[in-house]
Amino acid sequence: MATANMGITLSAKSVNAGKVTFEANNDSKDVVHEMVVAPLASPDAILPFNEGEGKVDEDAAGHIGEVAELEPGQSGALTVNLKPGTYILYCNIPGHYMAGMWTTIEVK
Ligand SMILES: [Cu+2]
Repeated sequence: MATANMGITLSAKSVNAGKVTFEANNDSKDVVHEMVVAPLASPDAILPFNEGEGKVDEDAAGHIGEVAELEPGQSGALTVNLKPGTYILYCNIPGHYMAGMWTTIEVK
């Protein structure tokens, strides 16, 4: 997986249920990003958002795990156990989710 400025690119759009490892790489030259994993009720669901903070309400969204704040060029990994369903990967640095820094993945 790679993160570009205000976008997340996945190497696969679906994975098998069970142990899943996400390798996150911040491709940005000058912006800190992170990658948070949360379940989605449906592929087009919108996450609960805290307008004041400009961030997703992680507790309300259902926080599964994250690769916390990556400096530009830095990489990190997260291994989680996922059941079948739709999940969202998003960046919760203020403003980034609303700028489109998220993508979804299907777990089969
Ligand atoms: Cu970001």
